[in-house]
Amino acid sequence: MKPNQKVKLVLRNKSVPQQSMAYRAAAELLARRDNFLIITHKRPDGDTIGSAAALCRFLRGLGKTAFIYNNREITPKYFPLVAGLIALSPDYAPDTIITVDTASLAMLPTGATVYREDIDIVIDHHESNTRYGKYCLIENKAACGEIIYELIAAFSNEGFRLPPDIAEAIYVAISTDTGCFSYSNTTGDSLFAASRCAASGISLERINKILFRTTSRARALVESDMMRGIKFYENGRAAIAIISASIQETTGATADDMENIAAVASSIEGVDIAYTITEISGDECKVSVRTNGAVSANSAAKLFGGGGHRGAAGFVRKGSGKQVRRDIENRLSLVFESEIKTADTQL
Ligand SMILES: [Mn+2]
Repeated sequence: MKPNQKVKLVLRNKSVPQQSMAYRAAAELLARRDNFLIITHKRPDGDTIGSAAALCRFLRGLGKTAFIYNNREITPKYFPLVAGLIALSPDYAPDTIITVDTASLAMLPTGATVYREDIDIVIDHHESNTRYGKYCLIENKAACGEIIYELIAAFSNEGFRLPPDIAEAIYVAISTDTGCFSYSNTTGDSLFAASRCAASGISLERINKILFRTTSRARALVESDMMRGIKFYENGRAAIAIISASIQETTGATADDMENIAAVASSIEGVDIAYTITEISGDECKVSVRTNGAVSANSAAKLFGGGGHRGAAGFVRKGSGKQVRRDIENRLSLVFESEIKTADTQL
């Protein structure tokens, strides 16, 4: 054997155990317990739902009784993942309560707050997690689904194969929280877990089509109306788009349809700052500000009494969409003034 190879092996042995011990301890705890209720968070996303589904199916595979809390906010898009897993009987008395992807008790869904004192196991990847459970498995990962994968791996022999239904749930969890592996949180661990899901034989093409390459008809119509009226300023560095009350009404667009629509204008080449004005009631607008590095969305929103982060911020303003657009136009030059740029670089 070459000496280099030996050194590599030693290093690997030293770096792995600490993390895998946390998973092994959690796995042993799960093995001892039974009658699980798994709770997803308020306004549930693909990560919390996929994590819950994968964990519930895995526990059932171990011969345990496990259900997912009936979170009524689960949307039709994700419902198939949890079909047959939801605790529908009011008589179900769980012994072990688990939350997944839920950073704090404030994120418990309506109705689940009765369990707030009784959370046994918290499984999460949010740095801000308040550790409100008796046992917490909190790891720095891109998605909670990665932790579920590691947990399952801790139970299994090397070279194990994930059952397809569990693989699909984990893939949904990780791919949605990483923007289909495109956000900065994506790591080798994310891709490794996803590759193990793919190896189970699930159709990535089918899942990705549903999650990332399908637009509802209402959304498509809202977007096209918005883009027809979009205006550019400052040599194309600024854009203002309006989503009128009438297009929302005629298309019947839901909150699901409107999800992250502020990202549309800001993805146009050359645009450093995009304002998306949504008419919400007769005489009021919600404005989302998105920026790409050069300017601060937070500073821009502050000019109108709002705020947020450097890349995303917002404010609410009285007036019709066109009136609010005029107000923004009048103060647009301030956004590009150097004092605002530098004052906010420290944020
Ligand atoms: Mn998450």
